[in-house]
Amino acid sequence: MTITSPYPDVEIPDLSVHDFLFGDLPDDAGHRVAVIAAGAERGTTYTELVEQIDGIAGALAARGVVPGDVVALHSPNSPAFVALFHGILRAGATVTTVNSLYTSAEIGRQLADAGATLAITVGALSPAMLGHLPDERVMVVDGADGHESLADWLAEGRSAPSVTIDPATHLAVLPYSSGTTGLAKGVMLTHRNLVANVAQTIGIITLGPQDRVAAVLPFFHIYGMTVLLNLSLFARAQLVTFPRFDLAQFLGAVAAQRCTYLFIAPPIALALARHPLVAEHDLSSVHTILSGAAPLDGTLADAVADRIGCRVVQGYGMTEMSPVSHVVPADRTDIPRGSVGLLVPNMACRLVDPASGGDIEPPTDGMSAPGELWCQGPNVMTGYLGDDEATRETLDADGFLHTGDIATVDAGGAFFIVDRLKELIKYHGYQVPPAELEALLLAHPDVQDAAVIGVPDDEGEEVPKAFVVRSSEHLEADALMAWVAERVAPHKKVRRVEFIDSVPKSASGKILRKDLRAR
Ligand code: 4UW
Repeated sequence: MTITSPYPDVEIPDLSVHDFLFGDLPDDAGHRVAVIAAGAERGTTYTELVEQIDGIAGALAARGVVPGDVVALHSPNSPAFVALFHGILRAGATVTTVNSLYTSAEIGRQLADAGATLAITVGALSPAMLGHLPDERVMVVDGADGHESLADWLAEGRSAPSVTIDPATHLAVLPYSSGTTGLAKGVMLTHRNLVANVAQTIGIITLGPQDRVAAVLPFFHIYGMTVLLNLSLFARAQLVTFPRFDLAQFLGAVAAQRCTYLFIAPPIALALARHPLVAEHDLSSVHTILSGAAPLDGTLADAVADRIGCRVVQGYGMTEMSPVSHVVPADRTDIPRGSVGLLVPNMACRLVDPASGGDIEPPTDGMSAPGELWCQGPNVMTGYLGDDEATRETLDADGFLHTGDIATVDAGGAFFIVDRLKELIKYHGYQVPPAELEALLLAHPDVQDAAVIGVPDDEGEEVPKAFVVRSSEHLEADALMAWVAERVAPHKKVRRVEFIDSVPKSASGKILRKDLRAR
């Protein structure tokens, strides 16, 4: 049976992301600060932000960027990121956001796959970006090494080009996700997908102009992109940007800038619950903490709530759903601890028994049996770029996205993520596709075969572990981990190695990850 959202449908305006977020500016909010860097004296107002967005869109058009082109954005969170992201959309182009910690090889793969024709980076990260595109197609925000800078672009004083965007089909963003299997793929999200997810969640993740939002989760990841970058701007809240998570800087700025709303992933919850520094800061301005991207332990959530004196709730989502499908509503205190919340408006879902393929019925009392969560709605991607097979495997003919997560639902419609069917590993909330690490390990001269799974560390956090069949007795675990670490972004490092005689595989050659987990 299909489970529908407990909320009435909301209207999804037929607008581009830009018109949806900024169409009614200048209004009363124009003079308000839209975004300020942590620790900065002065921020960018909504009026200034829209001026910058127009100038950036005009500069892109002057460099030959036309609707449908793909522009890569490679930058830590900053006020400039906000203007650049929306400037690219305003020009009718598609943004592919690049993880700021990616190595040159990882970036090269994404740019080539996405077909990016222009890239924007920052001086500190530019060595990994340069060399993939002609130099004149790389803008460096702070103008390092004689490249064009953001100031150069804005000094041209251009206006936005006039472009036609059909929200239902025009690709807004191409974030990368491995989905349920294989390598990272470009997730095709339209303007309508992004507009829908803000419209679906604004009544549940209640943000308003009085809120100051700590934007420490990266804007390049879908959680930061929709919930921080778009939802906060739609609400006319103020974003306080952090280039990275540094606990002392984070606590200092949250206290000094009186942040009200923290969006976090579970490792930050751990720091908030345990670290002695927390007691040295006045965090009384914080009324809500929302965690997502990986499971948040209920006891840990309670510890954070007690220590900070605020609500701690969870949301669940996936890049392929723009991303939010479930979230605990701000005004409901009866949702059980550990739940990822209720299905958001305009969505339907199913829980499907992976063994029988049959639907699991929602209970009239107590908790349902576990099943794979399938979701349908206006926020679900149109598919993976250039990979029809992966699209067909993930998105069925009825428009249900097969999440690869195992969930249960209680009689009140609260969902719980209880297991993961897919091979994806999450390290600190970031995706680690095992297939990518397995391919890399196989490129090592002393590795004959390899399989990678997620295992819990001492803190219960998931870490990537490689099972390796070595062809030389001289290969040691530490050396192999160091070899991998040189070639991947830090979150993808292999953190455990076990040498084995053979990798368990099915008759068709598929790695039997369950058998490895059982060891
Ligand atoms: N509990 C258990 C969770 C949870 C979870 C995600 O990198 P992606 O594709 O996307 C994300 C999106 C996270 C997110 C979006 C919106 C939101 O409100 C929120 O909470 C505030 C979080 O991480 O990874 C998707 C996969 O990450 C796991 C799950 O396996 C999912 O398929 N995941 N959230 N609360 N697991």
